Amino acid sequence: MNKPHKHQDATSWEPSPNNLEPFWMGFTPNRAFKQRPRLIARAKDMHYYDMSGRAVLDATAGLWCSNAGHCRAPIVEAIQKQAADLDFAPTFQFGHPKVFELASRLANLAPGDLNYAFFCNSGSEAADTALKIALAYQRMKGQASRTRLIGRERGYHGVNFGGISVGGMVGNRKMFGAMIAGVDHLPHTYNRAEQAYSKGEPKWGAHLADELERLVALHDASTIAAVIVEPMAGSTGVLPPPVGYLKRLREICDKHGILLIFDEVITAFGRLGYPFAAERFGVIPDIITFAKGVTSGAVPMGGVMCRQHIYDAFMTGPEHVIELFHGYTYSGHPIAAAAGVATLELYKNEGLFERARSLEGKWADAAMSLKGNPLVEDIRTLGLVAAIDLAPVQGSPGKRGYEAMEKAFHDHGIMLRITADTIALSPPLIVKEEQIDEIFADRLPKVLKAIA
Ligand code: PXG
Ligand code: PLP
Repeated sequence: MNKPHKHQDATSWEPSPNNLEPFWMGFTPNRAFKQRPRLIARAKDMHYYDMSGRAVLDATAGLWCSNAGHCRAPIVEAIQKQAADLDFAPTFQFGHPKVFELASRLANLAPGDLNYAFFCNSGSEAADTALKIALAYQRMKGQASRTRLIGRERGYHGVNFGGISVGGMVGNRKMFGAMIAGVDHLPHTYNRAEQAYSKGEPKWGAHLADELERLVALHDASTIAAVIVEPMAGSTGVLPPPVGYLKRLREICDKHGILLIFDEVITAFGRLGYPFAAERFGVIPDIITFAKGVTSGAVPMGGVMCRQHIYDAFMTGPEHVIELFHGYTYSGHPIAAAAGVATLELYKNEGLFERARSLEGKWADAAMSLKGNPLVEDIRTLGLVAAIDLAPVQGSPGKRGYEAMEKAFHDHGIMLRITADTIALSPPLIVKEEQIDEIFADRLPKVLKAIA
């Protein structure tokens, strides 16, 4: 029946052979991966290197996170120094200088009066933190009946219970029961017939924000705490917001006293050419979540930026009493904070946000050059992001996308990200113009030919 206990044998403490089996990989078909693994040994700038030393062009900034490119010296050195100087210090009741430095820089960088940073360790934690702050805020303001949270179909807000409840990707939700109660969803904003091959924000779709009025009419504003959306939906396959959509959402939220949360885990730190997408779109939400690019992926970190009125609502009551019963052991971890400060400094010194903005036109044109390929059904671009919808294999959704990703890595030296049959591209912001051509004029046409 049971296997003998693994640790009965003293030799099991010896270094074990490198077995792929025990690591249960997330968001991965484990059996297929372990039969033909894609192992990465090291990285530098725009490239990964596999175990044999073969270079693989990183067209995805890892997982939308390595915006400064890989293993950049100033970030590596800051991490090394911090690890030697201060490995850990609590940020409950104590603090350390780097986390205050990072919060100050983020407050400077964020638009409007998004003046406060609360730290956590991932985008999923950031999403749940933002939802909790929104609920607590309404209560602090004497509006305890505002408990409902509104997300959006096809939204992605990480994998914790709050995030999957407001999220809108069926695969991430259907296995996990009732999730949290009192949630509703706006419709997603994609319509191929109206929007196909749009560069940047599609012209059609602003009216979909008015669906929030319908939800207010259904539930009453007095029950709604907050609306959370990605300014550009990323994980679901890249859906840029329709022109005017986000402004309209802001207006409706203001009209009804509903907080607006932008989940900027992907869109912040230059991905759309600005520190935050809120600035690009000229809409200031009440709360912004961030993660990924804040350390260029080098150390896990996430957080939320809050506007002055949010923070102020909590700064009441006796001064020795904790204002918000929330936080993580590793909130503002010294090594993550040091990596964050070094990363923001690097973005600034190299002008990487401006660089992304200046490459956007070239990037979009290069992506659209794949229009007309018989496998391609739509292409969307925004900032340094592109999505290519492939025609699914009849009866096997996701198969074409998987083959594209696998062949791209093994045979064509390029890392792609896939969501079902959509290829998503989001290179480090240091990408060179020649590398944009390499991606769209050389590697991708070869990959598409190989899977046709
Ligand atoms: N919110 C948004 C908008 C995200 O894009 C998260 C929250 C969660 O972050 P963490 O750090 O907990 O993973 C994300 C993460 C994909 C893909 O395939 C996208 C993400 C993560 C993994 C895969 O596009 N985004
Ligand atoms: N870009 C980044 C990444 C930053 O961190 C900052 C400031 O913290 C800025 C731009 C703004 O720089 P400055 O204050 O020198 O205008």
